[in-house]
Amino acid sequence: MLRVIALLALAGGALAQPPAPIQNIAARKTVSLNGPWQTIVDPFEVGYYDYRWQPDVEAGFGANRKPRSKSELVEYDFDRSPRLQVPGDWNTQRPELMFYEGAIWYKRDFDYSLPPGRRLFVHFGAANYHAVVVLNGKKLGEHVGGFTPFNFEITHLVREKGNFLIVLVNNARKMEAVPTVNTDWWNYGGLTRDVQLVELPETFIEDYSVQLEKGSRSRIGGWVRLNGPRLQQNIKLAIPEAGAAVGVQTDAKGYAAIGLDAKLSLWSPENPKLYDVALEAETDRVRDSIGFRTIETSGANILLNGKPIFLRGITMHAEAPYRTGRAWSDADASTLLGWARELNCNFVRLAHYPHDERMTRLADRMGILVWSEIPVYWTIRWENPETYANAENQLTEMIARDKNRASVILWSVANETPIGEARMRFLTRLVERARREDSTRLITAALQVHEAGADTQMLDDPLGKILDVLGCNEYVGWYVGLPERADHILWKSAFDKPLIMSEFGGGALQGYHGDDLTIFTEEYQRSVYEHQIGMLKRIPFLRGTSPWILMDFRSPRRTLPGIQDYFNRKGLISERGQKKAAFFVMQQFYESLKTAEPRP
Ligand code: GCB
Repeated sequence: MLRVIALLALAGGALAQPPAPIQNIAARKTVSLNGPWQTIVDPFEVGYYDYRWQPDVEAGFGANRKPRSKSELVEYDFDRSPRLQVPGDWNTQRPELMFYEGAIWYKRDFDYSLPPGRRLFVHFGAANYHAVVVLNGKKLGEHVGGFTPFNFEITHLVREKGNFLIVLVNNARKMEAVPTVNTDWWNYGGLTRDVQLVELPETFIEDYSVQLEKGSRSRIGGWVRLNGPRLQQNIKLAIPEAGAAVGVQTDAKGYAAIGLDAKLSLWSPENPKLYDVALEAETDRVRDSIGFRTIETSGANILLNGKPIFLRGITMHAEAPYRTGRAWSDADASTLLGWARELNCNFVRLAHYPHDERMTRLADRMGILVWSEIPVYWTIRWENPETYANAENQLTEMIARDKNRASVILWSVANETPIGEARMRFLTRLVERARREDSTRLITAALQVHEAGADTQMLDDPLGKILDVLGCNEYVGWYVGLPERADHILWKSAFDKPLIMSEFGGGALQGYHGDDLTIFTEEYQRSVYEHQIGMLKRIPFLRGTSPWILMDFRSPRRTLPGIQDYFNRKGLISERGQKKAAFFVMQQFYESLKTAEPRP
């Protein structure tokens, strides 16, 4: 039975997920484990399965064995194996790993002197896709899903000297996984975000939610949860600058609801005001920078702090500018969001999975609104309960991490998923779950339209019924007709709801020039944008746009030599940071919208 569970977990399910991640790691006492780790590339997973294909990570490479005599056979040695940088995808660190999908072992040694009465955790920002974590030969647990944080407690295993932390990361694609085998981005594998040790008191503030209550501009609501032996405590939440404070008492489970009134300067793109929020328990304290704003819809309007807003957006992958590979650093975040700002954006769609926490933290500080999504992309196994559990786990981990970020206004549950009953059941459950986790934000998904008559695009995907905001991806002028086709198209919607054109665009190789009808030239791409803008202006219920995409990104689907070379070329900026002609068309359009809100 145990083995069945282990195998189910490996198949991409969420059965073996670790405990809740700790909120706001940046504000804690941490020691970074970033840097070079010893690695073993293990395409046949010999360090995990024995020759009868029985999994045993502790008997395998997790043991970090060394020969005890000159005759003993040990067929691996971490300490003589090459290194990879953490954080970082493995694909862009060594040419022979560029197309590698499979298992790689990571090992890092550390010393740690843990004072009595303190607890220690190892925290991973993300590992793509499946991680098995072992400390000093003992398995800590597993995590499935490539873009959300997880942690394990190591208080009772850690020793003062000579700890060895081993992580098996496997990015093999699987039909039943989330995402499934078929995507349009590079499946960058590895320990792609920060790894840290986090030291905490015996009973600590594990998680908290502090946001304005839905519909109110002065009532703060939320909760706090403790972890440890002293679960019943007095807790004080204070926002000194707003002169607001409240005391609560946690229950036997360590939980307390929070409610207080405050006179607040509301967060918005024009006023990205963050308050210093202090949570103080008897045994722990933590501080955060939190903005307060409301987000609602009314008919086709999106209301930020009660006022209609048009979302001048851009989509982006977590692709590192200039060097390519998975983005993870502060510099990556500020380049990407800086370009969005230069484009006159007040909004970004972070596609197609949760990006590094640096992005939403920086968006909070810059005043950029965020759409955040999970990789329920194209053709998921809608009927498979493990696939559902996995998607739901990624959703709740995304919300758990970013629920206190004012910048995040939209949770998206899916991208371009084909209409059908099983998909509807799957996504309805996900939407309901998202609302239970977070009643303050809007729920969306990127849908597709169909043609209803020669020049009419109809938005009537039944999923629209249960969303707050409709997202729509369309490629008129690229996959659908020539650019001027857009001039004749009318848009209709079956719903009285706001629409964000969550994708449109076309490809161009930066520096490749020709006439407006020569595919892949900057001129063709510019023409797609010019005609699109004309069309978008005629959609009465349009409340936002996020064209595809800010920067060229690696994709195994894009093989055309000399043009694509395994890059999706729909960026407004090349992967080397050079702007294409269409960038300036969009920049000017958004400049003109700045004074013309809420709609073009
Ligand atoms: C889409 C997808 C996006 C692709 C894009 C394209 O509709 O949502 O992931 O990369 O089209 O370039 O075709």
